[in-house]
Amino acid sequence: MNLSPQIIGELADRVLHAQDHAHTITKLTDEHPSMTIEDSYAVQDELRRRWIARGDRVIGMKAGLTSKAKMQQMGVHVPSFGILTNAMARPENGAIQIRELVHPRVEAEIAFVLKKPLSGPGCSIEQVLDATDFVIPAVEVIDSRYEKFKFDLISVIADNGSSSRYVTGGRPRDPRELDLRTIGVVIEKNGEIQAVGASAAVLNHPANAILMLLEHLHARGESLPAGSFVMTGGITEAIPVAAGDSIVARFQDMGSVSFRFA
Ligand code: 0L1
Ligand code: MG
Repeated sequence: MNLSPQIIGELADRVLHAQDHAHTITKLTDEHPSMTIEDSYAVQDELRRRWIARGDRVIGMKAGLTSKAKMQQMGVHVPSFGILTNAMARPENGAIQIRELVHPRVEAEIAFVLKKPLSGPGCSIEQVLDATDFVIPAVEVIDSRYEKFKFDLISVIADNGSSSRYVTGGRPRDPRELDLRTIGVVIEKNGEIQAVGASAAVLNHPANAILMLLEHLHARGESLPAGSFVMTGGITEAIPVAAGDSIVARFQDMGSVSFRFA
């Protein structure tokens, strides 16, 4: 780590204020060019401490930038990981308030809910499937706190991978009853198709995102407890949204997730 605990804490305060009050900040690396990926995950640790201190509950993790479409869209080459809390969840068929966000985009993801703990490294896809209670369709609303959604990997990790809201829906399914590599996904905005993809776009199999997450956690002395909710990353590029837009993400054999922005 290159930054002191005091600076890490100050950066967490800055990011948290931007997240809570929906305003942009300049890239953290502009002010701290020596900042490392380790420093960014230390900022995430401080965000988690602040969320827990105010009563939010950590319910799982997200893997981001796990498809070529997302990596190309954002100009980065490796996945990022972030923390999910109950405060980010929104109900299906509800309205997400656009005034609470800066410049949101939506992406369709397959989420896993674990019934057994998982720790890496060296886990296999089979072990992930064995530990999974069910998989469920999800839409993540990402909202970078960096101007014009422009950032580098170090800065975006410190912004908790642009996480802001997520909605689950459709039908929870036993992962053994599906071929999780070939789930077709269509995202519609106001009834018009915006993006089409298949789940293999996520590292050939969305469970591979969990294997990478487990390696990341292991390197930090952490693991996934039973009950964890894990989002594996957008299957297509992310779609910008505005007030009044209604979103439907259709997942083959898993149902759909619908909500709108008000
Ligand atoms: O969930 C994601 O793929 C987001 C990762 C961070 C990059 C972005 O804001 O698109
Ligand atoms: Mg995502």
